[in-house]
Order: sequence, then structure tokens, then C-alpha cells
Amino acid sequence: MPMRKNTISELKHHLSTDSIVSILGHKNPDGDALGSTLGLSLFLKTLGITSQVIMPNTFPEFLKWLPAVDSVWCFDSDQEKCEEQLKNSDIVFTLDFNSLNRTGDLGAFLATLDTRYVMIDHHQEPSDYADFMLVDTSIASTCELVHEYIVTQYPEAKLSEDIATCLYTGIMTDTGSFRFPSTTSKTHRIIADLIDAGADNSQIHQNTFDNNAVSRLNLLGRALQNLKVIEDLSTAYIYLSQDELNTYGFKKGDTEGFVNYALSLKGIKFAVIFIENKADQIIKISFRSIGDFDVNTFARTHYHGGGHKNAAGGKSDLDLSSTLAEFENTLNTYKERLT
Ligand SMILES: [Mn+2]
Repeated sequence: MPMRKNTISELKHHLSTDSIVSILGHKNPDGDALGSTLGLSLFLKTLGITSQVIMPNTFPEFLKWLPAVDSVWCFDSDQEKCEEQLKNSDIVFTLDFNSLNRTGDLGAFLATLDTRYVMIDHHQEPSDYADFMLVDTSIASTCELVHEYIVTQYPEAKLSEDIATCLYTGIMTDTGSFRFPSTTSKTHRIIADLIDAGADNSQIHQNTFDNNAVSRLNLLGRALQNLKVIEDLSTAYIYLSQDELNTYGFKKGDTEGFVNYALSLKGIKFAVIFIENKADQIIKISFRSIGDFDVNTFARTHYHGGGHKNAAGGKSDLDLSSTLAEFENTLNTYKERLT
């Protein structure tokens, strides 16, 4: 792979209406991954540039209302079609991730491609595969960076209602509805711009958050009964076994945000949720923190993961009870940083 590094402004010279363009998000795509990829794809369309959005696997129910979401291809269900498209691509945008292995099984294939990669992302410690980079780890969401890319590179551009809706959604979900510390006055200025362009803030919140099935709320009830608080380490965690997920008819995305209930406890600085996945034989883990405790480092050091300082993910190959026991042991070595 060529290792030239170019600024994002040079990308223009490599993008034309003849270009074959793919836009990739990360595995288990969230609101920011879908919002940024769809928003960028819809924007490129206004320039006459056709692009194909590809996700490594399927996305959660609560995002299925997004504009143009039906145009997304998923690698896990359409492997050949996706590989063919990627192989032929002149440009592959990689949005909301910074390491090819964040695409799961697709990663090894991507590493063999002879294409130009563009990285637009806000995660820590980007790896070195991209030819063009727009990376800022201080920014709350990739959607804000896509907005920056559009308005700086194409100052004449008009954002459509659909583009604005996609970008609004990603900013909203990655900022915890504009309440995480990464939310800045600039975030709100961009949001104002998106509302002016037609994003219906109230409707977007409703579409995303007010579509619960009873089974999901019952699953939340179960999760909250499995809440364990370790007061002297300012830590709280939740776990859900595969049996419990099955009992409540778990669907992808159902546990989104559950960890925040643990974090909402008075005096808690570090919150974790452990979710058993028997099919993949792993325990999927999400880490959240308030303040200085760096969960990106914690996830990288102990759980093959990473992310941001206050929000990260990882996994364990042990069974659920061993994972919890090991976590509590590990946690004890962080006493000084958590009290
Ligand atoms: Mn993001």
C-alpha cells in the first residue's frame, strides 16, 4: 500500500464523476457511523459522484429510519458483492474508525486492496493505512468532521434536509444528546446549521429514542437487577447473560445506552456493561467514565479494545463469571486512580 500522506484538500483532485467510490463504517455500526457514511454519500451525490455505503455487519433497529438507509450493503450478508465493489473502488472512505481491524472479518481483505483510503475519524491513535486523513480526536463525532469536510472543501455546497438529518443523528448519538464533555459551542453551531438545513430535531430524537418495544424495557429491567456497585472504587457494572438476552427477545441495539444507568449513580466514575455472546464465544464489554479515568487505555490494556477517554469498548474470551471475577481483580489495581 502506498504510504503517501496528503491533506484532505488534495482529495478533490482524485474525486470525479467517473470515480468509483465506497464509504465504509465500522463493525456494529452506531448512529455516528451510519449518519456520517450516509450523510457523506448523499452529499457526494449532489456533486454527481456515485458512492456505495458498506457496513461490515447489520445495524440496530433504532437507526433503520435514517434517510437512504436501504441503500447500505452489509458485508456479512453480501460478501461477494461488497468485495467486488471495494476491489473496483478508486477511493474508499473509512469513517468513524481508524484501524482496518475495526471492520472485523472484512479487515484482512481491506489490507490487500490497492486503492486510495480516506480516513475521517475522531478516535485515539489512528493507524497508518490512509492516504488522506481528516482526524481530530478532540471532536465529539465523525459527523462533525464530515460537516467540516463539506463546508471547508465545498463552501458553495447546500446541505439537503436528508444530509442534515444524517449528520444531526450521528452528532446526537455520539454526544449522548449533547451532554458529554466533548460537546462544544462549535458542536451546537454545527447543529444550528443542520437545523437550518432542514434537520427536524424533535422528530429525529423521537425516531431514535422513542421506539422501544416492551421487551427492550423488560430487558433493561433485568439488566438493572444485575447491577453491581463497588462503592470504594467508584465503579458500577451491569451484566447480561445469553440466557437473559434470549428470554427478553434481544435484538441488535437493544442494550444501547444501558451502561449509562450505571454511570448515572451518585459518586460513580467508572461504569461497565458485560454482554455475553455465545455465538461468538465472547463477552462484549462497554466502558464509560466521568472525568479523568481513561477507559481507552483501560480497554486497550486489558480487553483488546479501545475508543475514547470516556467511552470505549472491548471483549473477553473467558466465560461470563470468570470475566466478572477477573474484572474485579483488575479493578483493584486501579484503586489509586479511582478513589
Ligand atoms: Mn463516532
